[in-house]
Amino acid sequence: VSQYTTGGPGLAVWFTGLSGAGKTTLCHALADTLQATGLTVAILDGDEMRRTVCSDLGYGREDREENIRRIASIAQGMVASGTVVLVAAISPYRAMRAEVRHRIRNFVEVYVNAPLATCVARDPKGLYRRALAFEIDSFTGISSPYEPPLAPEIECRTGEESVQASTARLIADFDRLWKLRPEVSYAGS
Ligand code: ADX
Repeated sequence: VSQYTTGGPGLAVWFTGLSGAGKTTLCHALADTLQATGLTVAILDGDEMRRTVCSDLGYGREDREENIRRIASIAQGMVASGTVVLVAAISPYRAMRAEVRHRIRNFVEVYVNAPLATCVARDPKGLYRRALAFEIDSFTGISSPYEPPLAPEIECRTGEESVQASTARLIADFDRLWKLRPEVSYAGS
């Protein structure tokens, strides 16, 4: 990876996809590489946000929208001050992601695309098993919708490619997109 000059706005790299698709894993892999180039990198993870600033929210549409809005608002401030913010959140609603894109402007959408059957088989947190046993309501992909991106800047097919392969492409794509980002930051609301 090339060295990046700092100064100017950062970039939000927004990972969307089903639970268990690999958003957190890829975020951390990209963060490790980018940190080594001198960029200031931060990760905002849905699970972590829901333990802290979003702990009052549930999984109905309105609460998920509020969750994404709060994450976006934190991300926006950090991007304006030059940080590369990697967000890992299911963010299942297309309209909401469009709103975030419009608001943050320096925004790249990464679709972490693994088939539902693969996520159910992996079930890293045991949540699909519980959702399929009706022990959890409104579970994304089971009893709550996931609207896949129609034109993401980057797509990682994590059902078929390795973490290493996805990460390598993410880094190459980041390099290209970083050079294309607007020079002027946008801190408005
Ligand atoms: S989002 O839909 O609002 O973007 P977010 O990424 O913050 O979701 O949180 C999803 C995480 O919450 C999942 O990875 C999982 O660990 C947990 N979770 C608990 N209940 C649900 C549910 N009903 N649907 C989806 N995720 C859930």
